[in-house]
Formats: sequence, C-alpha cells, structure tokens
Amino acid sequence: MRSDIETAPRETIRETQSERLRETVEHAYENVPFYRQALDDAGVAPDDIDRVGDVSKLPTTTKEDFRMEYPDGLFAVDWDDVARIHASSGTTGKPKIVSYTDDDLAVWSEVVARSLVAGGVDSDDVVQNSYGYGLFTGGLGLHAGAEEVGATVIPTGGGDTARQMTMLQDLESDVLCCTPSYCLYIAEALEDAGVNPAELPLSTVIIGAEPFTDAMREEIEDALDVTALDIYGLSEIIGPGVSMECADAQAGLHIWEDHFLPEVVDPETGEPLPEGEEGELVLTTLTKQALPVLRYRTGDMTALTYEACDCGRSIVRMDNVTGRTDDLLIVRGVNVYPSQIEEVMVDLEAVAPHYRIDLRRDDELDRLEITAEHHHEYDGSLEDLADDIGATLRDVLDVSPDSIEVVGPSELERTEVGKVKRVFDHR
Ligand code: DLL
Repeated sequence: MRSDIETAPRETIRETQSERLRETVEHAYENVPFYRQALDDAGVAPDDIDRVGDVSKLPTTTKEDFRMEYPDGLFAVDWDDVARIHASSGTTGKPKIVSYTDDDLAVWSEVVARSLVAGGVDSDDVVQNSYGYGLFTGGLGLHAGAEEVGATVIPTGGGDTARQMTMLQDLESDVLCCTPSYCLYIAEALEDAGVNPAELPLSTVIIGAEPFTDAMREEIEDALDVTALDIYGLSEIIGPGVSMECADAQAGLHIWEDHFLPEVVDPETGEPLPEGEEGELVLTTLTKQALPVLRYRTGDMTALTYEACDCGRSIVRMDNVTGRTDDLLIVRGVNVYPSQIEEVMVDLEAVAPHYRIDLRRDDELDRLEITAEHHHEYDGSLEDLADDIGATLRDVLDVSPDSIEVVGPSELERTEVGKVKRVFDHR
C-alpha cells in the first residue's frame, strides 16, 4: 500500500513539489495578511517562486510568529471551512493554535497511514494508541492514520497504566503508539506486575513526540522485546506523520515530501546547509489549506539524505532528532546537550534509564546536579555508583557535574501523560 511518490524518481518528486510550492505561496500571499506583509518586506513576489529551489528566497516563519498572530492570524480560510482545531502548548505563553479543513484532515490521515505502513502495520493489526487525545495532535493523528490503514484501533490515550496493561494482555495488541518515556514506564509496570513482555504478542512500538537517543531506543526494544520505530511531527506543520522510520531498514525517517518540503539550515545564520550536514530542520507545507506554513524554523536538529533507502523508497530521509536548538544548556560557559548525559545514563548497566538534570545558580556560579536511579538489580554502594557516573560523565562532558545523587528504583517522578521533562533549569 505504498503511494507511487514514495519510490518516484527525484525529478518527479521535484515537479510535484514545485507545482505545490507555487500554489502554497500564492494561497498564503492571497489569504494571510501576515505572509503578504512578510513577502512584501522581503521583496519577494509569489511569481518569483517557480521551482522548488526557490524556496530559500522566502522569509522564514517562527514560533514567535505563531504567538504574535494568536489565535487565528495565520489561518488562510474562513472559520466556516475549519473542520478541526488542535493546539500545542509551549513552555511559556499562549498555545499555538492550528487548524485543518476537511481536506487537510484527509492529508493528515494519509501521511500517518503511510507512516504506519512504513512501520509494517497492516489491516490485521491491533493498534493500541496511548498518545494523549484532545488538543494534542498525537492521539487523534495516530488514530485516524491507523483507521485509514484498516487496523483495529484501541484508543486508550495516555495514562491509566493498569488499564494499558490489561489491554495489552487481553486484547493482544500488536502495536503500541506512545512517547518513548511512557513506553519505558509501561515496560517497568509490566515487569512489576510479573508479566514477561516477551510473552505478549506486541511486536512494534511507535515512539515519538519527544527526543530520545539510540541508547534509549535499545533499552525499550530490550525491555519489551519489540522493534521501536520513530515517528516525527509537529502541530504547526500537521502533527505526527511528517516523517517516519521504516521497519525494513530503520535507517532514518522518510519525510513525506510531496506534502512537506524540508531544508536544513545553520541555526545561527539561517543559511541552507548541504545534504548530510546537521542543522535546524525548516519545513514548508505543500498542500495545507487552513494553515499553510512557509519555511517554519522547527528548532529540531537533524540532517537530510537523498540517497535511496534499502527499503526501496527514494523519498528523502532525516536523522532521528535527538535535540533541539534551544536544548543547549550553557553551564559555566560550556555547552552541554541533555542527550550527551542521556547516553551515559542509559549505557551504564547499573543505572535505570531515569534521570533528572537540575541547574541552579549559586553565588553567580552555575551548578549542574544530576540525579539517577539505580537499576533494581544493583545492590552495590550508592556512593560507588555515583562515582562511576561522575567519572563517565567527566569523559563525555567538558564540564564536571557538581553533584551526583543515586536514588532507588521508581523514586524519580514518571510521566504518564504528555511529554517527559528531564531538565529543570532553576537559574
Ligand atoms: O509532538 C506531534 C507528535 C505526536 C509527533 C505523536 C510524534 C508522535 P507537538 O506537540 O507540536 O507535536 O511537538 C512537536 O516535539 O518540534 C520536536 O521537538 C518534538 N518531537 C516530535 N516528534 C519527535 C521525535 C507532536 N520523533 C515537537 N523525535 C517537535 C524527537 C520529536 N522529537
């Protein structure tokens, strides 16, 4: 059930993109005063955009623009034509409100269905969808895509882990969709309940909505005896289903580029980067009606490759997103990415994959404090383990943590609903 575009020659993909880019720019210019102004200010007319390569002439759109235009300033259709609203809350301020026409909802189901098919899901599967339903795009997005595939959907939503486990066991779910942190939580809860996950029919988990490292993915695959596949997306562009890893190769996420045009830019200068170089992902919608978005600065760090994948798809791939441009923590002037700390935590066998990072300012000096849980089978000294963690972190980071505390299993708070928070910057 692959669509033709997934294996089309590059020239065909470019033709489709060029035509749709022209239509999108025209639509945005005609119907969204914000874009008309932005293009006029940049001295770009819709007619200047002919081929897909012209996209870099367009000004970018930012998170801040969504805030300034709150709630509906970026909508390109009348409210009468808006079929659905979703929203994504940032860390500060008002949520970003996003809208869909009936056609947009159809495109969304299509791209999520393509994603699930790439993940090996078919109409015989039972899909337990544990992404939150409601304004968050995860629940309804995965739900519609799974229905489109013809699978049986169990809309558990996030939370109520006891019920999640009952469904997994009694309804024999083949596929579980949830955030990586919740996936680990469910694995732990199963173990606590004396259930051997290897005996469940579950074969695939579809994880996304928050960054995770390869080490974390392996932990999930081992704990649940499944294949863990990465699904990526963001509300501003559509929701989940912008890109997805295929089960065949598990080598990067296929971006459905007949609907979303990707670029990677230098996060500092905004200059486009060549294929293969890591930078900030910038996305332009190619078919969205209610909310066309030109060159959205996602804040997500990745790299693109146009090489055909072993699965046979020729469509562009992006690397797994392990961090965001705004993730960077500056501790006493030194750059630290939370993903560097995560890799160490997950690699150490005596440490459970649960940790938190606290940053404080004491007498004008930054303090980096790390709290980690030990693995439930570890029965050695907590001080020794803290020393081990410290030594490994000092090898990896350019700054030494000021304190490392090891606590017992399940002592750190878990996230059952929504996205996990591991970094607490109190400065
Ligand atoms: O998180 C959409 C989604 C739902 C994706 C379910 C996958 C599964 P937002 O709430 O708008 O939308 O958050 C979007 O989450 O810019 C990334 O920073 C992060 N993110 C999403 N998917 C991934 C992923 C949904 N697979 C923001 N890996 C994005 C890493 C991800 N980060």
